[in-house]
Amino acid sequence: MATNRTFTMLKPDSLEKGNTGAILEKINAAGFRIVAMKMTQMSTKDAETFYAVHNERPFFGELVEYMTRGPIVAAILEKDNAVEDFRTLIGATNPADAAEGTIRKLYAASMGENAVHGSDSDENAEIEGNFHFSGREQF
Ligand code: 3AN
Repeated sequence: MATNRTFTMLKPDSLEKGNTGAILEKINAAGFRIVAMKMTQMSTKDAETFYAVHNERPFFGELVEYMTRGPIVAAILEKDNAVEDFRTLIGATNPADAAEGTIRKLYAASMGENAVHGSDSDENAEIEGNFHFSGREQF
């Protein structure tokens, strides 16, 4: 059954460039309600676990290094049709292919450093949200 929640991370490059506030503003303006949020830094083990589906891919080492190099902002977002609408808001994985006005078009540098994460299914949204937040941190 579809849920109305998705999970996002503002990745280290977004925080390094000072884009946190601007990205959160886009998320708010698009009608998402923040139901959990924190600034945190992933350990190598955290990133390897979170991205386990990619562990055979050639970019896996680079991805883990990138995601652990500095703090991130993790959040759970609520809206009707949250997963799909958030993927539309962030744009394609490769910012060169991302539509005008999307978060990745505005703030991502490359496929490897693409500013934000958005869950790709309701099932993964729940797994990923629970990876970062306990039940009493989700409102
Ligand atoms: P998305 O984040 O759009 O769901 P995924 O799940 O295919 O994309 O990839 C997860 C993350 O892995 C991406 N956000 C990006 O940081 C990294 N990544 C994906 N494909 C590549 C690639 N070809 N080269 C480098 N990094 C990549």
